[in-house]
Amino acid sequence: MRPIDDSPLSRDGKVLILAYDHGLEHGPVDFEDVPESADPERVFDVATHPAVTSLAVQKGVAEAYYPAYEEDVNLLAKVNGTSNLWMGEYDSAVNWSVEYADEVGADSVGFTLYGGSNHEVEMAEEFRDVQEAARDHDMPVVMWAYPRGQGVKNDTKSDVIAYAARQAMELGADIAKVKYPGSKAAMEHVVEMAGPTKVIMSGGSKRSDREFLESVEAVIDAGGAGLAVGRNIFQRENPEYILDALEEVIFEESSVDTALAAAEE
Ligand code: FBP
Repeated sequence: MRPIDDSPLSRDGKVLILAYDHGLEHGPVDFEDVPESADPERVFDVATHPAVTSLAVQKGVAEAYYPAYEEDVNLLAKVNGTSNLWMGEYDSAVNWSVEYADEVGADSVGFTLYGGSNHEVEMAEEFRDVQEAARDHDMPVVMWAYPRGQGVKNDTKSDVIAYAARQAMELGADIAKVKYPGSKAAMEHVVEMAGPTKVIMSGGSKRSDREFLESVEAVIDAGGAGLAVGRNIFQRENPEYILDALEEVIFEESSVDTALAAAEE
């Protein structure tokens, strides 16, 4: 395990990754509500908010935009990823090497593992290569731990999410990014199963400010380290407002009411 507390991925041991790989994973449909969000430059600008500890992007976006933001944004290289055009069993192509991500300026790497997919074995072997290369380059590793595929009946069940966090820990991830298991108590179990691996919540589809912040508050109360979030930031007309509120909930451990009041100021 590589401690993340001294890494660019975290601030005071807490994590807020702004995820922006949706153009690949979901396609342009994710940019329809806020058309400006299709412009990576706008999202890089949002990532300069002090609450954001890292921006997760794919290779092409990093190559084109990161040189102008190196001073102001920490880069998480999302090294695998697949489009929604693909209709086979869950799998994800490795699109750039850790060595190349380092050259582009990445501070950390991210990798999706679909536990339960018919491709789990190959994906775990690919993860081994990425995790060991990341150790060589002193970069922390975030696993998008998403059980999916023929072996998984319900990927939102809390015991499945706890298994995903445990799998991330056993395979050597420093951070496990998991779906919210539905309650603070369920999240406590997930955090316990992950042992020394930090657990962060996946943002999911866009929700109301209060509903979203309450889930983040429950994660922090349960011992989670924070959040990796995309749509609940860039699909808002005012991403800075929700980032101000998230900064309160994650880093100050404020209540949702206090956070919303602070964001209004
Ligand atoms: P969101 O906060 O928008 O859910 O983003 C987090 C993320 O993991 C992205 O990195 C990824 O593109 C997306 O979710 C995948 O979502 P899903 O596989 O659930 O459709």
